[in-house]
Amino acid sequence: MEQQAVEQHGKAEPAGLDVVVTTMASDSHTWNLVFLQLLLQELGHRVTNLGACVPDELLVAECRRIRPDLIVLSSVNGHGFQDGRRVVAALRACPELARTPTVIGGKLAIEADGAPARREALLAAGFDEVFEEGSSAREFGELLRSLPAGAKGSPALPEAVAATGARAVGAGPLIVRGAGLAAAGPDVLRVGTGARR
Ligand code: B12
Repeated sequence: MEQQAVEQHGKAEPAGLDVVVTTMASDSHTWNLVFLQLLLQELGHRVTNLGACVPDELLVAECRRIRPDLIVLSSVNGHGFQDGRRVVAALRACPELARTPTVIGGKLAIEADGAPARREALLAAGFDEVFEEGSSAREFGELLRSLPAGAKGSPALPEAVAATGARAVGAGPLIVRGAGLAAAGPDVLRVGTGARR
């Protein structure tokens, strides 16, 4: 794993991001959260995983307490579109979280159709990026690497994404190119293949 370090006040500090991974109040699925936690940790980031069925108030309170570099919301039960808009409004209402990079992904609705419109609505509601399975999930790895550790919300994610030249919209599986997994090849992980029971 790539171990970058920054010198700060004479001490070496890890360069990874502080990331909150969570689902929302209605969603009891957990393996999506475990997957995201392991992926982020493998890429050198520090993860606080809030778990399943997190009430809005608790989610917001933990984000205010932790002041993460990135908030990752995941939902697969089909209610993510509704839950996500409600939760991101609550996060953005907190001055200290108003510019914290915040993304959502997973199976966000019952129907696969309508992903582009959902994406636009979620962006308008306050998300910086949307990784809906099978429709717009690409470049998560580049996006992670584009965020400066310790910035706590500045610059906003769209500016950071633009700086990488990453394509934010596109069909197909999410392809994560992890710097820490570079030895395994350029495209080392494929997630969100759209498999449903
Ligand atoms: C296991 C499972 C359960 C278990 C969960 C156990 C647990 N501890 O998690 C149990 C039995 C409890 C369960 C319950 C329910 N489930 Co369920 N469940 C599944 C199942 C079979 C697998 C989910 C799983 O663990 N996948 C493995 C993880 C690693 O993958 P994942 O969740 O797909 O996440 C991936 C991507 O979505 C992506 N991703 C996810 N989030 C994010 C975020 C970002 C930022 C990024 C980049 C990527 C990303 O990355 C992950 C890795 O590839 C799926 C069907 C399926 N094949 O997916 C249904 C499924 C998710 N369940 C479903 C439903 C409807 C339910 C229930 C509502 C059923 C019911 N009527 O009670 C309840 C949920 C109740 C609730 N309050 O949420 C539906 C959701 C419908 C939809 N979205 O269209 C599914 C798709 C089944 C189906 N085809 O209908 N479920």
